[in-house]
Amino acid sequence: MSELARAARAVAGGRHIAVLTGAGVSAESGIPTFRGAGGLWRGFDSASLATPEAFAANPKLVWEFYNWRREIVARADPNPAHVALTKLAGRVPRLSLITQNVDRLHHRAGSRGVLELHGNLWEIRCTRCGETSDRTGDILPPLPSCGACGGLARPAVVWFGEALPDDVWSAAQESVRDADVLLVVGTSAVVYPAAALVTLGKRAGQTIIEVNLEPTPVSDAIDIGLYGKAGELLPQLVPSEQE
Ligand code: BJW
Repeated sequence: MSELARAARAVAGGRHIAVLTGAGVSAESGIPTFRGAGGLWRGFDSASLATPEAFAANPKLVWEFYNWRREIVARADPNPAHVALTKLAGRVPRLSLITQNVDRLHHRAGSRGVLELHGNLWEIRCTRCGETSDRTGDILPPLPSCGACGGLARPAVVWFGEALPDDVWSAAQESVRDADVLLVVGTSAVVYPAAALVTLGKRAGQTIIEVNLEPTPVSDAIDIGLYGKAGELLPQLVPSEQE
């Protein structure tokens, strides 16, 4: 039996499918991945701008980077990988969708209850009073300020060295512990604690399926590896409506 057929069988027979997605799931929507060829912006490595230190040193530069990304995401549409995960949720008893992505394309594809480990690009949070506001689709000024207290606002994302939102992280761990199949899609699995969900799934004995262009540091821990584009592979894992 092919790896794809084994994966499709595991998914169709799953009681609870947990899915962990990364930037690769949005690559076919034209959104640059973090560590891929498009991961450079004006010569800066994206990861070097995703830190509280970079923001403290040059908030205007960091906001330019995030405003550029907000524009790309605003123009992008969900691709067949996002759509397949939405369909899959309707065809299995339970599906938990955990994403590292900040683009909200899963939401726009119709997925519900998405656990956003690293926040999202659309909300901004005041560095002074902590007020969060939803600025979906808005064109922001070069240095956005808080509507409540006038303090400097920052993107409501999780940067290196910052804690993931407690409630979201707990829910993600709980979902992975409870699931019997873990689908790991389009992530380089180098960023922690998100990547530790794969180890957690391994310890809990789930069938782990990786979908990526190439093997990753967690590939040794997985049961089934599907190497190719998520937008081509994921639709083939969705059981037909009669199943
Ligand atoms: C395709 C495809 C196609 C392409 N189809 N596939 C343990 C060990 C070592 C270090 C640490 C550790 N624990 C913590 C750390 C430190 C750090 C960390 O992980 N560092 C490592 C990088 C070394 N982690 C943290 O700092 C985290 N915080 C933390 O641990 O806090 C502790 C704490 C506790 C209490 C109080 C205070 C602190 C926070 C991590 C936050 C990460 N944030 C970012 C930025 C978000 C905002 C933004 O987007 O700007 O999140 S970094 C960036 O990486 C972003 C992503 O979500 C994340 C993961 O990237 P992802 O999604 O995997 O993308 P890529 O580009 O890396 O990979 C794309 C993949 O897709 C590739 O594999 C391609 O092959 C594939 N692909 N096209 C299928 N069509």
